[in-house]
Amino acid sequence: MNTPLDTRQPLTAELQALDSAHFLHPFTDFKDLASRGARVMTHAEGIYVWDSEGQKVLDAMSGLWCVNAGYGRQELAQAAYDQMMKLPFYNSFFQTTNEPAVRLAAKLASLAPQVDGRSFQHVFFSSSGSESNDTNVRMARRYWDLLGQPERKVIISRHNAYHGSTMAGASLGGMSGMHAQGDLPIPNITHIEQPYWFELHQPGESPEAFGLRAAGWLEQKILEVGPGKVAAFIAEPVQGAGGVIIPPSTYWPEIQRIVDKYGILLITDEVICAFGRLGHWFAYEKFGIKPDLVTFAKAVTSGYVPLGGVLVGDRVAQVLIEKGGEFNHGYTYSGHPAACAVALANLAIMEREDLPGRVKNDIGPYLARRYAELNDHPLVGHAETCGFVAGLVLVKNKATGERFDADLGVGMICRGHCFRNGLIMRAVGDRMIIAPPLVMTHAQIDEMMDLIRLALDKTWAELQARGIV
Ligand code: PXG
Repeated sequence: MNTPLDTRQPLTAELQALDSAHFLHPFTDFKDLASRGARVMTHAEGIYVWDSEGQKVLDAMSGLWCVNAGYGRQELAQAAYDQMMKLPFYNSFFQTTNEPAVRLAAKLASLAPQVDGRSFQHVFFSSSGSESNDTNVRMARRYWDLLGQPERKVIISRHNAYHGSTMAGASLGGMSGMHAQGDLPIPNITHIEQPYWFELHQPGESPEAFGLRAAGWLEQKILEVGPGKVAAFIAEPVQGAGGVIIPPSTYWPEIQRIVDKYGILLITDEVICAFGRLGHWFAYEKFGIKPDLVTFAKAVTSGYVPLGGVLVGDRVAQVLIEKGGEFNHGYTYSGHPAACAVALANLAIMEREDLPGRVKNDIGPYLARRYAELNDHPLVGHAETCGFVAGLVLVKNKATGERFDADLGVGMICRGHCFRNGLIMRAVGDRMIIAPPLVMTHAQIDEMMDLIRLALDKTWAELQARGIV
């Protein structure tokens, strides 16, 4: 409401009022947001976004882990316009197809690297990561049905994983707050602990030893459920929404050994990790693993329009195609022509500018070097990067690694300082995380690092003033 003291721009005031009156935001305390008013984002260019009050903000989260190619790409707008004028929509249900969807499926098949002769020749399209993971559940169970093992239904996932917000996505995810609302998880989904060394290692246990122990939890769970009942294991190569949890180097090879031993399907959810984020087109290549199904979304279009899907490896595709008959599953927007056209234009930019190579050989190592400097800050327990994602844990006592009381909301305090100083950095509990656009220059990385250090200093000063540290 506009009061005499209200200094907001008229557009901000109007949109905030309408927003509170009508728009229920995702993962939001509606009443709390209405009392503050949402920040209205108006435009963006490169790595910056602007709000309706005219503040410029460095977007170190790429929107929501999506805008890998950066904002303001005319080619993407043009691709959408051209395709919308030509064929804005047609379905792909009733024995029809369209050129952008066909070309995108073929392009993704060519970008996905082969491992040990296993390739990804097929793609199933959706509009989001959540839907894609629903598709994974349907496909994995159908695969085992077709092989005459219908009792293999259980999908093993991990605590603190994020796999989306549909009933299956939220069930696969390991977020207790989500499970607590809506009677989740759905049947036949179970979870093991995450490979978070900083939180779960035993005294003196090296990351490598911990990685093996953490992978061992999968084998324990398979034996507990019964190997003949397990359909698949699903995991993010690096957990994103869970706080950028980077597994020790020993983790993934041991996971691969275990899934091979029991013959269960491996699903890598690469909604965040694919399309250059970790310095490769797909993250399974980085970790040398051989998934059967790969979830993608977000950066396939750099977030300009919604699109997601599943890369279906030969093992599953052959069974579905040869033995399956009709697969009773699909979405209105599976293979949406305009979304696929934007994805093709986006992948062309990524190829031309070699964004995966840039992350691997240039800006990734530079970020790693600069980010490691934060380890000298009194608030930082452990700062680490992987490709172009990074996380740090805020600690009360650097020497002992003692954590802050969760009720204190120290991450949100730090996030507030970031926001006020023109930086978008996310807080997940007491972890501060970033996933910047892959087009950043070294100078922009320096600018971001200055803003991060400023926010840490201000957080430290506030905690000191309150007598907390
Ligand atoms: N899998 C992974 C690994 C994700 O990160 C999804 C699936 C679901 O995608 P859709 O398109 O249905 O949202 C995601 C999404 C956060 C945050 O707080 C992360 C996501 C979504 C919303 C918030 O970091 N990731």
